[in-house]
Amino acid sequence: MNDTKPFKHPIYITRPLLVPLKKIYNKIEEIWKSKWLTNMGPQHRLLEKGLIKYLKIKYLTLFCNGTLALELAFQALKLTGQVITTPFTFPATVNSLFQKNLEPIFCDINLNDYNINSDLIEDLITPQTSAILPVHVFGNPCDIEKIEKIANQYNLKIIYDAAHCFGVEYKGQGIGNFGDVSMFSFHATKIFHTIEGGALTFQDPDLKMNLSLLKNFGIRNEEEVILHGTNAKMNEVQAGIGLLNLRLVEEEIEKRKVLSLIYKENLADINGIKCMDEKKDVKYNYQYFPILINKKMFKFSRDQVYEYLKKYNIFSRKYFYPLCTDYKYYNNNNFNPQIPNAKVIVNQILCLPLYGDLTEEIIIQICKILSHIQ
Ligand code: T4K
Repeated sequence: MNDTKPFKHPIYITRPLLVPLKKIYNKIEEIWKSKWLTNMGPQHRLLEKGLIKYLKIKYLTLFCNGTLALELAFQALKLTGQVITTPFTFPATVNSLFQKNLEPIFCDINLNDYNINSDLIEDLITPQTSAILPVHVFGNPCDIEKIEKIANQYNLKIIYDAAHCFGVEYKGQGIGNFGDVSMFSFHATKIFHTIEGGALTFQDPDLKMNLSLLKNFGIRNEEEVILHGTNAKMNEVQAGIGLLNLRLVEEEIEKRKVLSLIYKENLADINGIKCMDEKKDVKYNYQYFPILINKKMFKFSRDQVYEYLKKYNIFSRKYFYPLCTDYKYYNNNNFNPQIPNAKVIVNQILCLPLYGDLTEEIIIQICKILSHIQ
């Protein structure tokens, strides 16, 4: 019997990390005094430096959001034709391909980590393929070694969508060290944010100049425009807030780690609910807390659980439903990719609320509500 009352205030999937306002005022004052508000000023330079250190990577360039960063990565790497990617992702991954006139070729995913199934990539390669665009879904690293091997063999570029991966490490290395380029999102809903923002990390130092030009209209100097660029710069207020948030991010990850463990302990005995497995060799950031709901075993479907939680003022999210292959604007496309695992996962996945300001009591309460669903 469930005697639990709904929460008084809504419990969302996430809440942004908020620096005390006093610090924001001081930062704005500093920016105002400098009279430099955008176009790669001092805050921008400091944040790039701070992030290179924190993310343990070689090179990084900031952008006004992750989506434009991704588009410009494709442009900088001169991708053409087809790009192999996953259907289980946020619309930005695939929409950014369309923006650059690239054709997504959808590869099925793994049932255990929801990432692209690297064993299926090779069969999708054609003479038109120029790159692989895997997503480290929910901050869980893809099969990095296998993907790299395939890319080397077929001379393909790898662009990782690492939007969920701030601070994730694989085998002791920052996750941004893999592939040709990785994209991080600094949106307000991410562990580290600049309200809106993003970054590309990369291994080739020559890309730095190219990307800096592309995000600033392709302007080399007052007399020369040398690339077909756009405006995708991060401004000084965004970068300043990023610098403040960077000091809080480690503590936020620690809090989320503790809360994730409480979820796991309290959900462990519920038949039909499965938490995401953690891999060895990975330092996680606990960006999301996804569960799979197996209707046959749990007796209730993912959608029923989603609606039921709402009655208790809990707003879980069905990330990433629907699959990219099912978007309405694809209706005229006559492709039919073989993606059986993605079709299973997309109907079972549910992300539960997770952020540092939640308490142990709230998490236990959410689990109790789940276990007494009726
Ligand atoms: N690739 C992947 C794999 C991604 O997941 C994303 C973004 C991207 C690329 C693109 O990166 P960006 O261009 O965004 O940098 C949110 C985010 O807007 C989006 O950045 C993120 N992925 C995605 C997974 O989540 P929505 O549509 O779910 O956002 P929204 O507005 O419904 O917010 C979710 C909840 O967060 C709200 O219910 C309450 C809370 N919230 C949200 C905002 C904006 C707050 O408490 N305060 C806020 O200011 O997309």
